[in-house]
Amino acid sequence: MIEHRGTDADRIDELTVGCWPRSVIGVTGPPGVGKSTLVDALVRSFRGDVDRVSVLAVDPSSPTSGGAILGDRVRMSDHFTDDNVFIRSLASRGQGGGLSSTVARCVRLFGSLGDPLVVVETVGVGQVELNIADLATTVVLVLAPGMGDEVQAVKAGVIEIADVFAVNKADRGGAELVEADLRAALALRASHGDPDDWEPPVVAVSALDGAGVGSLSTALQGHAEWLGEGERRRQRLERAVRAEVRAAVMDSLSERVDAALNIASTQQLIVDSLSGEQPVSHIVRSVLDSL
Ligand SMILES: Nc1nc2c(ncn2[C@@H]2O[C@H](COP(=O)(O)OP(=O)(O)OP(=O)(O)O)[C@@H](O)[C@H]2O)c(=O)[nH]1
Ligand SMILES: [Mg+2]
Repeated sequence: MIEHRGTDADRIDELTVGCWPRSVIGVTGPPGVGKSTLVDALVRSFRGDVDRVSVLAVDPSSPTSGGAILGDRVRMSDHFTDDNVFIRSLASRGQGGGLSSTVARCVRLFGSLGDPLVVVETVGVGQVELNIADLATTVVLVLAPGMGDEVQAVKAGVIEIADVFAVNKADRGGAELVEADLRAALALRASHGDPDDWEPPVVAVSALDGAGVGSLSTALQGHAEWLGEGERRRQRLERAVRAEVRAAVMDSLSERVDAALNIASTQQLIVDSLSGEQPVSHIVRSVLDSL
């Protein structure tokens, strides 16, 4: 019901209005860096402190029935015996998007059920993932040695939204290099920033053998404490609502643009454009005017 737009979704929006879990931890990063393995290890560590943890594994690149769902289930299977860990996979529903809205709705639904802690795993570093990361109160960017990820992350602007950096697979060589690169990039950022800003810690971990998971958990807790209950947290939640509204508006606009492209008059303009009678900019204006 959560995944279908329309009246059911609207009903959930009404029922969950103003509901947020105390912490929403967004775990993002390039494919294969070990996000799911790390989430698994973190959840085990969180369960010492909280009664219940919900996990949403989001894969924007895979269709609903794709393999990622099974993959995540298999990797996170440790917790299937733990009734207080709820794991749900969400994949993109082919065309049309709507994923960010669905994730936001799920997060608020968990909040309305009284869940203190929700972990959202998203793969990749594109726009959809950035939207999803915006829904989190704490964003963890996971990198791993040997992938050239740090450069990619800096380029994609993800470094700007991360509150904590985890350099996973520290059991392998090369983690120190990734750490050093990150620290250099962060020092550069800090030199331009406000001294009141949060300084994102860089934590080396090995999700596989558990080394550093405690430190990562402490770093996440530190960020939650820095956010507190006041103005900083309020700004975060405002950012989350803005991201949710933006994603929903974009989805709906995108549908309307597709519809406008298919009406007969637009089709005619497209044909005319091919024979040199209509500049594309005129078609763009006509589509915009029809929205
Ligand atoms: N050596 C080592 N391997 C790891 C570590 N963490 C994860 N892996 C391995 O890396 C591979 C990918 O792990 P996943 O947890 O599926 O990575 P992911 O980032 O969730 O992958 P996607 O969701 O597909 O993007 C698996 O083979 C893991 O066993 C680690 O700390 N050290
Ligand atoms: Mg994964």
